[in-house]
Amino acid sequence: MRSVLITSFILGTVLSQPAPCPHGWVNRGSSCYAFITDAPDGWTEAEFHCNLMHSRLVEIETVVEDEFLRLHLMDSKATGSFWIGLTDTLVEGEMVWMSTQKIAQYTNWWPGEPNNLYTEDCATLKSGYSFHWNDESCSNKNKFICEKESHGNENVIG
Ligand SMILES: [Ca+2]
Ligand SMILES: [Ca+2]
Repeated sequence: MRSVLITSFILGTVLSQPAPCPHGWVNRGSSCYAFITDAPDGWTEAEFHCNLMHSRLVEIETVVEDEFLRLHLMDSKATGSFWIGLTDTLVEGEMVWMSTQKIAQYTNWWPGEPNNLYTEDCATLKSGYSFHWNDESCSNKNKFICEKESHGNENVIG
């Protein structure tokens, strides 16, 4: 009887914890990610779309985060390109993360990229490149990945 009560108490405590991420978002560490595939849009519009969901285009600071996203895209058999929050619109050749305007330290460009081939100032994870990074024309209509802090980590940028 006592063990049943204790089990109920523990279960009740676990169940009452809010989920780390909203429905439809994927959790990793202190971040939640949404893979938006049903509304391809330009880079600026994609960033705005993320902002409406209290998030931003994903910013990839570590190899672990990069691998997580790439594996998720592979596992879900994703196709096309996905915008990330990286751009060299202001200074050609200086790829900065949107939220900090800091030059990306960790990068994972496909060999030969970024090549600015057609005035390409916005970065994607591209399926044809096994979701390594590419620069593309910002007006391309692409899928995108939004990121926000998970519940309980609202003040942590992960
Ligand atoms: Ca460029
Ligand atoms: Ca390119």
